[in-house]
Amino acid sequence: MRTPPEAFAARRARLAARLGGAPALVCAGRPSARNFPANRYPFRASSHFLWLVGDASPGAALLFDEGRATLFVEPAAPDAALWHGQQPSPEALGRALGLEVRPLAALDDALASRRDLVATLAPIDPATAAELQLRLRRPIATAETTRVAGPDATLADAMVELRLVHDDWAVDQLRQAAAVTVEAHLAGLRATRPGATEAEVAAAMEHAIARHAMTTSYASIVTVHGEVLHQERRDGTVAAGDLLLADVGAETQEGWAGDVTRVWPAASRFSPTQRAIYDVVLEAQRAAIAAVRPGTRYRTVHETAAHAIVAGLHALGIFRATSSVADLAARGAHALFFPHGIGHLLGLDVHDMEDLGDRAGYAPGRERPSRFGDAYLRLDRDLAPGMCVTIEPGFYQVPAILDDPARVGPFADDLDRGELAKFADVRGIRIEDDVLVGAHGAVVLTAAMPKTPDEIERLVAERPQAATPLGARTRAPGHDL
Ligand SMILES: [Mn+2]
Repeated sequence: MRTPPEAFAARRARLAARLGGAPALVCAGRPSARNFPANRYPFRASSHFLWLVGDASPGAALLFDEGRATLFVEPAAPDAALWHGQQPSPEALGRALGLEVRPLAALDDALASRRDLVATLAPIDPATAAELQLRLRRPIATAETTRVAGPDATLADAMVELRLVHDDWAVDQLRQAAAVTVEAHLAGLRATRPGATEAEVAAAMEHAIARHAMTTSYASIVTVHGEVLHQERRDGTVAAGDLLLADVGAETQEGWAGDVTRVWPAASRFSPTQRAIYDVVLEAQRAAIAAVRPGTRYRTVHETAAHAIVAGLHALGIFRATSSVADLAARGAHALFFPHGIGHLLGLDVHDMEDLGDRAGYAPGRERPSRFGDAYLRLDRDLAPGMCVTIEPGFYQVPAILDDPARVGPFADDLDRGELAKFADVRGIRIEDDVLVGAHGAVVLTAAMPKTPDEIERLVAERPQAATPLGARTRAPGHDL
């Protein structure tokens, strides 16, 4: 279902109430050129703008002034109807959106008397930043600069407060994103077989998303090298003993994100060592999800998972029996194998509102931990009903960590390299779900995607044996490689 105009009107009214009549300008942004000006990346408006307006044309700007919202849009170019089809008039657009719509050229006049008071949000594209700088006649930070102050900070804090807790329409969108994300993972599992390429599996997954006229919410990770945390290559071939890690999410037409990671064996079964480590990660995820409830500090959820990883590896003998789990956990031993945070906010952005730096992820007065691994924790707020987060523990054998004396040295007496070597067929495992904070605990939006080893092996066994992987070339007889 599409979010109706009245939902956006209600959101604008809530922001206007928080602004108390103070002027603020929220820009949609502009597309970026890919390799020459006329060849552009697909336009994707600012999430703040999408939250407030829904529909977005490049260059549009929403002005709040004395509690009233007005949308300023660029008039269609004379030849727009030729290249892009008939364009709605400002009046028709205004009726569809339930907003007063005026030409962008009138924005400067509307700002004139109070230009120095107008708050804005740092845009992510340089063209919009430059345009705002001219309009407001002051320096405009790009999105990397998060230490904004004054009216800009007030606006940013208001947006964070409103977008942290999802309304029913947002939850409906997140459920749609979750459902299609699950379809993509099932398609990926079915397309995987020894000899397939990572690209074939990725294509099957993205096909499942594209057929809903949706996009991916971030660059898909589909790899047999799960230990490369953000592996962007997909030119590898899947071998029989490999685990395939897929971190792929759908983005709805309105811009809401899904974000799921699953791992499945290329051949029919997990090896005993792969299953043992998989179970450790799964138990860490189960414990972390069980910790999600209103009032829980997210850092505690992270620490719950970190403790479970240490305990699981200790039970497998990777950490020596002579070391204590409590002591290892206190010293941060998890980061040798689980060097990232347990998750992040999820919403219109896959890392929701990260354009505002840590302003959204970290409650006032809280700072990122300084210790290696924990420093990558993107969220430390007290959970509240309506928040949506990911829960994504992992286990990775990263050479950059395990070969680094500075990282491993403090645990030299705890780590049993001989035992670890037995798990050489496990390079990287991550299990990630999208979790809504409900009144009484976690609601896993992506629960339809199986994750126990038995369920996954059953799905692998059911996959079509003879089918050609999507997009694979059919080779002529006699020309087999
Ligand atoms: Mn994630």
